[in-house]
Amino acid sequence: MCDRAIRSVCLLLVLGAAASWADDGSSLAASPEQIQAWRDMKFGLFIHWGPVSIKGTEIGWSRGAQVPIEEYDQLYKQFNPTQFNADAWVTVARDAGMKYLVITSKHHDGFCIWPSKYTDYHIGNSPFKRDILRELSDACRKQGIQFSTYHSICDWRHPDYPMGSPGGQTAKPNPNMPRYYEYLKNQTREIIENYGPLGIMWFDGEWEKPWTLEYGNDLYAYLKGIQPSLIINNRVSKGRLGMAGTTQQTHLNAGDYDTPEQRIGGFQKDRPWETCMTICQQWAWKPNDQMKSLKECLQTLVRVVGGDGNLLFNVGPMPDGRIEPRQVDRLREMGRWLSRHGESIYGTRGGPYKTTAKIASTYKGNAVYVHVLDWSGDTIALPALPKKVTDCTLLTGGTVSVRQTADAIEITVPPQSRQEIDTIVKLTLDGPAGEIEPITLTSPSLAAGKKATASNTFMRMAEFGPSKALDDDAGTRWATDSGTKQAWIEVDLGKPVTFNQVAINEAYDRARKFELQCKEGDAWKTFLEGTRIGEEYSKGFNPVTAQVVRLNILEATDGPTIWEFQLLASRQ
Ligand code: H79
Repeated sequence: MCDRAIRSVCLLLVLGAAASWADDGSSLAASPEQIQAWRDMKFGLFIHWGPVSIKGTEIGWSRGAQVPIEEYDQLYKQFNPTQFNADAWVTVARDAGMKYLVITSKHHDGFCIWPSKYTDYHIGNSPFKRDILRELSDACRKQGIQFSTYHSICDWRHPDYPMGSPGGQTAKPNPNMPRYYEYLKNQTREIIENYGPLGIMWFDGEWEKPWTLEYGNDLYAYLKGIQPSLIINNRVSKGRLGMAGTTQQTHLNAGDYDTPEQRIGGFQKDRPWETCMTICQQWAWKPNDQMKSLKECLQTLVRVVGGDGNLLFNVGPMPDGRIEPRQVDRLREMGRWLSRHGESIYGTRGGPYKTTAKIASTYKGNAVYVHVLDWSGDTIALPALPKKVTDCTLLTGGTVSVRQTADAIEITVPPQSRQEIDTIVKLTLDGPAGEIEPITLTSPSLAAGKKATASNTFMRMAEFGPSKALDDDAGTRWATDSGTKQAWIEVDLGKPVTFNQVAINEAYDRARKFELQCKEGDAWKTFLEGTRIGEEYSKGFNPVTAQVVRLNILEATDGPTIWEFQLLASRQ
């Protein structure tokens, strides 16, 4: 069907079905071909920018918190990023190996970076005056990067929107949600008409009460009527399950893909997804913000793609209009890696092996790329595939040998051919890898999936519970409340078990003193002590036999948080 035909069918559907999305709306969903084209891109640049960069505090959230409302709302009068150069930004994205770009047209603070007809609170009334969406969309088109926008549904400044700053916690005196909804429709239509066609409309701030399923599904249908090829994330509607970003799957929840935030999404092939994550800690620019290492950046990308997702990686440009040079350097380093190894990323799908703490895998055609992210011995033994391996090479250079038995594929790489960040083993099969059902790797950890308890869980949220440190999913973690200085996590192995090694992956490097203990009767016996844990801690010791084991963190700079806690019985 040609684009025009699709458009008229969709318009008919919108006219007939806007009020009852559930009946017909699912036919507005992005087509498999569109989704595949977006998936193939894998890597995009997220940009959070606005007058708040002058303060260096968080966009939206610092309004009425770190920055008084009166001051925050006047910042645009000083916003004059004279060094902004749209072509330079898009070149950064291109050099990073990114294929699309999503910028905040409007965040929760309500400021618009294009001269909107429907408000005065926009860039045209700043000293800068220039239309940022115009310049960026033009530059994207010129350089072959897909242009997209992030648009906040909640608006803590707009008088018609019922909730206000800080953080949507206050009520406005004279709200008018139906009128605000018209504003939202007008502005999003204006964006598509002026700067479209867009790749994605990335909504956010949908979790607040005034936004309903009806509004969400109606907006989805409305925008698809204007641009049928538009892809819209799941935050347009009400089905998102917290920061995990997956969608409560009822046919009522509009949205083309899931949106894990600040975490690597779980392995998921039946619904498309995209992790959004910051290169530093804040979405908007913050001076001297802590930046992720190249290893962390690349392993995040590999884990996301291995789980069948996309990565939307965020920078917050500075108030002078430039992206921080050290962030540009980091992105270019990622791009250099991708220009060598992109074959194992772009156009692939996740699997067949599900991601573990040490391994991710991708595939394309007859090739499977095994990404080894952490070496613990010479040989990696993977479960056999229902295909024959006909060839095996190292994409990252060097020598590799592979041995196939009835139930295993054993890959051996000598130390000099192993990479610190990612050793990519390319297995060529005698048929398409896409025919293989995803395979779960059994954990070597004796604590995997066992019963866990902890002294404390971040905001009592199940998604940060202690079981997340024992689930062998490198994208989920046990977290404790901020400000926590001491914490423990305990595992009950079900029966006495003998182990002689521990491996711990800690987020944020907060532990300063810890001990490993096992229960003897009612008493705890300490069998290992240490200071820092960090990203990759591993230690051997004389065999210990115990049923209940705990990691007791005695001193931490802030709430300890653990990706994985593993107990191993290794040959030594
Ligand atoms: O734009 C960036 C952030 O400013 C924004 N999303 C990224 C892309 C952001 N929105 N919210 N948050 C960050 C954190 C908010 C979390 C919470 Fe909730 C809001 C906790 C409770 C309400 C949404 C609903 C998440 C969990 C339940």
